[in-house]
Amino acid sequence: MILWGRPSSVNVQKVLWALAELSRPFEHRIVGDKYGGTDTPEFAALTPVPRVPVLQDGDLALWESHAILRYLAGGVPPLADQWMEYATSSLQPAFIRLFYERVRTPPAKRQGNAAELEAAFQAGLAPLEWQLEKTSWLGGESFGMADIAAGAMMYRAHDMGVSFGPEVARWYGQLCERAAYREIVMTSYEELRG
Ligand SMILES: N[C@@H](CCC(=O)N[C@@H](CS)C(=O)NCC(=O)O)C(=O)O
Repeated sequence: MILWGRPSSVNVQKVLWALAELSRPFEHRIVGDKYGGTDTPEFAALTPVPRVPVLQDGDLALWESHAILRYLAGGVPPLADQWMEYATSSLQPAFIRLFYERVRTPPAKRQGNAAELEAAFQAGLAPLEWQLEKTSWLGGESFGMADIAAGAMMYRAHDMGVSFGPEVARWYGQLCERAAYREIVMTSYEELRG
């Protein structure tokens, strides 16, 4: 398998993390953003969207990080799938808006609405709090792809000073106990600072 994508991308981190948890060997090609390589004919043959990650497995080229997670897991149970969809449709967009305002955008160009964006992201965490009051992990009693899909953004959220409710804080603590999370996700994102 070949994974295309820079390790500073939260979406690439999900796949790197999943590959590590599954102990799957792969070749890593670092492309995207300042590393370039997503505007080549070779990359365009893999995906119509010049974005990372892309996972190549033989003749298969898969993009969309959560589709890749499902593929690597050989499918996911419905509860995990639901939380992966929630991460895609609601939680990550709110996180990205906050991350762009706080980190990606140069100070002179910021909108000045970080507090509002942080409140919106925190509102997005409320459903996770509800689930985590019932189960140890997002998808149930064992760690799985939903935790990777939603958990990958939590280090940067925590690092930006977002406060978590008690169950989300417990879950985040569990993520931080995982070696792959510490090695892949809890890493510097300084290269992304605007
Ligand atoms: N929905 C896609 C989003 C992919 C995406 O937006 N990737 C970003 C990095 S997080 C990207 O490729 N940005 C441009 C680049 O790095 O060149 C997924 O989950 O894989």
